[in-house]
Amino acid sequence: MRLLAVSLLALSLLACGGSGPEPVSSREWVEYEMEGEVLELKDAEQMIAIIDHGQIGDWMGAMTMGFPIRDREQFEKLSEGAKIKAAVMARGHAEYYLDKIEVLEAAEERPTDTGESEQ
Ligand SMILES: [Cu+2]
Repeated sequence: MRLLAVSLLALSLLACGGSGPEPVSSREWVEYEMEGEVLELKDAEQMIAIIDHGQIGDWMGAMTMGFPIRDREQFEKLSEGAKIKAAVMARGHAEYYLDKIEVLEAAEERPTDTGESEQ
């Protein structure tokens, strides 16, 4: 599933659209606060959460995209449908991941959920 993860990231990058070369200062890691809803979780080669997020500081407007998560303990706080608050650690627009995840509202029970995962 590596290909899927890679193309997903590529899509996010396209969607987020960097304009022109980034200044040297954007090579530093910057922390932004983010709130959003977890739509989908992927746990194959890389842990990724697809999140419908609100405005993220001056880094990015509201949209739906995939965020990698580096820490398994952080990833396991997430569930599909949950509303969360997290820190986006970003270095420019090309490198980013989620950290400091807090669940604001747990996922609602879904009667159609069979509990099966197709991963
Ligand atoms: Cu985005």
